[in-house]
Parts: sequence; structure tokens; C-alpha cells
Amino acid sequence: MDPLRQSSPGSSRPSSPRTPPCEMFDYVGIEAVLDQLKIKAMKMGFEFNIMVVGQSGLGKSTMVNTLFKSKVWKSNIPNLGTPTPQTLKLHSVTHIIEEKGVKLKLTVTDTPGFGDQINNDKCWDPILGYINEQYERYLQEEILITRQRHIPDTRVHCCVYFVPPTGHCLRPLDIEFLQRLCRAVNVVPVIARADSLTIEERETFRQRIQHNLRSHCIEVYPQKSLDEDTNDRILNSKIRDRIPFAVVGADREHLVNGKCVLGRKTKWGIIEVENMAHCEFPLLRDLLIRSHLQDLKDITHNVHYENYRVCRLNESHLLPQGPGWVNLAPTPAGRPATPRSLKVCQQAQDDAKDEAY
Ligand SMILES: Nc1nc2c(ncn2[C@@H]2O[C@H](COP(=O)(O)OP(=O)(O)OP(=O)(O)O)[C@@H](O)[C@H]2O)c(=O)[nH]1
Ligand SMILES: [Mg+2]
Repeated sequence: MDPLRQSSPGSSRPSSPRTPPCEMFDYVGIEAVLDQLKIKAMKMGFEFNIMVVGQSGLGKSTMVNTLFKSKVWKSNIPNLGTPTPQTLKLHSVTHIIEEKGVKLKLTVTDTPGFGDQINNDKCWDPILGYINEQYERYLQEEILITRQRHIPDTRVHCCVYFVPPTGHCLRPLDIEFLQRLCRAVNVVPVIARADSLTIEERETFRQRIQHNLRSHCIEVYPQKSLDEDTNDRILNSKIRDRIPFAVVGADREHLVNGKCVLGRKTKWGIIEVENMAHCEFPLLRDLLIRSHLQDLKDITHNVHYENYRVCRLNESHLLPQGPGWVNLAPTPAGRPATPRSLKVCQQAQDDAKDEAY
């Protein structure tokens, strides 16, 4: 047997507990790759970026605080004691969260609410501009000849979209916004300020929104077309049935039955944000962190960033030049590449075809 494959006591290489010594000749040790990956991932840590988007006053900034103060991400943000001020510009909050030796650098980007203007035309531009700016930043690092071993990842992995609790259906503005957003990023819609709806109203509203999304071909996360196998399909269709989650945000803690809980105090009681009987915030938090964090990152890299990258390469007429040709001039910051660059991309492909003839 290859002595290098033998596990010595105290070495980090596992000697499969299921394999008796006499059968070690057959043991290749492939499963140890999992341990190697785990050790590496723990050393590197994880970066995860979330963005909150929606009309003004729907509780986006409150939700940022709720996320950081909830059980999973509990951080030591002081209790502000003052009402959340209106958000006037896009800004990010980053915290490093460590649990059982696993480090997570979590960044939540808060955005100013839209929809206050008489003319809400192009109110999505600053948001899409930011998303594309992060792709561009990554691309510019990636194409350097001498590049960093680890490219800092500021790309938005998930965008939580706040739907106003009208109880009717999606408004035309939400539909237009969502159509654009879904092409650029993973979007998880939520029913904001859900405490203003009864349980039955939430359910009917959820079904109408799902119907609106289907009829306008808006594919929110987890995208049906990206399910990889039956297990994915089973798990994700359960999530798709519950989306948009009806959430309530709060950044204050209250004493309920001797326990400190995050919630909103009203005259008739406390709405606990982490209590599934009160709202679905726990479903949102679990989707983002516990069950789908890596999948959100993978789809961002393999689908959304890839689309952006291909469009930019096409835009620069790079593809006909052959592999290895790199001539990507940086775009001006904030330039919305989607859906404009999709058109440009189409145009570039048409031009390339024309040239070929
Ligand atoms: N009833 C209820 N009120 C909420 C909820 N979340 C936030 N609020 C309140 O709504 C008000 C606005 O909350 P913000 O978090 O500032 O809303 P925003 O979406 O960030 O607003 P802009 O910064 O203007 O875009 C505050 O008074 C919050 O306390 C909720 O789930 N239910
Ligand atoms: Mg705000």
C-alpha cells in the first residue's frame, strides 16, 4: 500500500472508520476530499451580500437591523432607541459572524425607497447600476494578468424585494422593477409589514402575487429552470409555494414570558418576528443562511455574473478575436448593463454575423 495514503495517528487525513484494516488495500481515500474542502472553506471564510429593495417606508432599514439582531446573526449592534431614519442613499453594513469556527462576512446593502416621485420612470437605474458596478469590479479584477489569489466579492448574491401589503396584486411599477431585477440578480420577494394583513389576506395576496409573477414571466429565486435534480425540485418547490414570505421587521427586544424576543409592541400585544405563528421572517432567514447561501452564491457566479461577463465581452467585440484576447475597457461606474447591454449584446452578435457574411 502506498505509505502516503496511510493515516498516521494524529494526522488530519481520516482513516475511514467504516473500513476495517484488512480491507485498506481497496481504500483510495476519495472521501477525504470533503475534509480538505471543509478545512479550506473554514480557513477562507464566506462572503455573502444581500440587498434590500422596495418602495419607501416598507421597513427595509428595519429589516436590515432585524437580520443582524435575529438569533442566527445576533450581533452587538446597540439598541438605537430612536426611530429608523429615512434612507437617502445606498449604503452597506458589514459584520463578521463566527460560529463553530466558520467565519461569515455578511454585508447587507440598504437602498433608498423608490416610488415617491410623480414620475417613477427609471427608478430602478440606481439599483441596477449598483448591481452591475459590482459585477464590473469583479470582472476588472478577474481579467488582470497578475490577479489577486482571492478576488474580493462584493457582488449582490440576493436581493430581497419588498412588496407593499396592499392585499390586491402586484402594481405595474413592481412588475416592471421585478422584470429588470430578476435578469440581473437572485430576487426573493417578501410581503412587507405583513402585520397589517390577516392570515387569510396574506394567503390570498401571496397566491395573487405568485399568479402575477407567472403571468409576467418573472422568475424569482429559487428559479425552476435552475433546479439541478429531483431533490432540488422537491425542496425548492416547497419554497416556491411559500414565496413571497410575509415578514415583519423589528429592531427592539421585549420581554415575553421571561424571554427576550425581537418584536413590535402594540396596544394589543407583541408581534414576535421570530415566531412562525406571527410571521414568516424565520423562513426568509433560514433560506438566506441555513439552506441556500451557497446556492445563491453559485447562481450569482455561474448565471448572473456569467451573463454580464459574456455581454461585456461581446460588447468589446472580443469573441471574434479568439481566446486569450483581453481588451476590456472599464465601463463608467454605475452604467446599467442590463437590460441595455443585453440589447448591445444582441446588437454585437448581429454585427458579428454580418461581418461573417
Ligand atoms: N407595522 C409595521 N411597521 C414596520 C415594519 N417594519 C418597519 N416598520 C416601521 O415602518 C417605518 C419605516 O421603516 P423603515 O425601515 O425606515 O422603512 P424603509 O423601507 O427603510 O424606508 P425608506 O428608507 O424611506 O425607503 C418605521 O416606523 C418602522 O418602525 C413592519 O413589519 N410592520
Ligand atoms: Mg430605509
